Amino acid sequence: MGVLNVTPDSFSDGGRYFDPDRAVEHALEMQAAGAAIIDIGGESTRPHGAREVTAAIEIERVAPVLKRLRGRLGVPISIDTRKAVVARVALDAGAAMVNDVSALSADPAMAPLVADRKCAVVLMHMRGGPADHMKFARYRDVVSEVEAHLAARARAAINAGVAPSRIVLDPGLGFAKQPRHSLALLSALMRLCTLGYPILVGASRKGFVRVTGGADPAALESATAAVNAIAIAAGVAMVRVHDVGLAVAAVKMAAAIKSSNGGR
Ligand code: PMM
Repeated sequence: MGVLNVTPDSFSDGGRYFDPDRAVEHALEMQAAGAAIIDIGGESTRPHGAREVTAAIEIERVAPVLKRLRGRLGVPISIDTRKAVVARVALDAGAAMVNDVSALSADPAMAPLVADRKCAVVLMHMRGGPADHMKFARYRDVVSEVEAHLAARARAAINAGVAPSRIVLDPGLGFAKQPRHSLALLSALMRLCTLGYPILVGASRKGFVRVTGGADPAALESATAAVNAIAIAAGVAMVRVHDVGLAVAAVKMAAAIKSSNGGR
């Protein structure tokens, strides 16, 4: 999953794709580099100092990009939003998936919309909102607590009419999590995979990767690639990344090793 942040202030690529023509060009570049899905977002959710924006602003940012991509992009589009009105505009413009970092809990209109449109949905674990989630980074047992929350959000989605086959779960690395929490979740990905849904992992250029693997750009990219390879080896279905070319190489390598089955 290639990340397309159409925001002036995103965590890792803030401002680069704020211009719709640049954003479209980048979506096509990510497709050419091997992205299987493009995730478009108009609200920054970076860990420190993200400002919440109105639905009107989100729509103003993503709608021109969705319009320009129509008929030009061969891979599905995911809309990264917590707001049903934004998701509706994106689905009307051809998006096939809603990536909701609140796991359908921020907007009561989101679950019925996703159920009605029969689209795929990513349910991510976090606590609080984009502006204050780091206040809630306290756990007794982070893996059990995230696992229980994701299972509960999947049940809530199913109760609202979403087909289980359309649900993807995401542990929400960096969201209401200290670096040690994100690392613990990565070490337990095989367990999260037993929840019975495809798992998505978004580690790309995040703070815990930066503090663990190194902050200079090359170190950050290779540390991200290492996380992606480990995630795929653990059984994760999808990784959300900024540098698609690097991720594709890491994913291909991990998938080849995983499917070699000991050479038998
Ligand atoms: N991370 C960010 C934004 N949206 N969505 C999902 N499902 N999982 C994530 O880990 C995730 C997300 C923040 O990262 P960015 O600002 O680099 O896009």
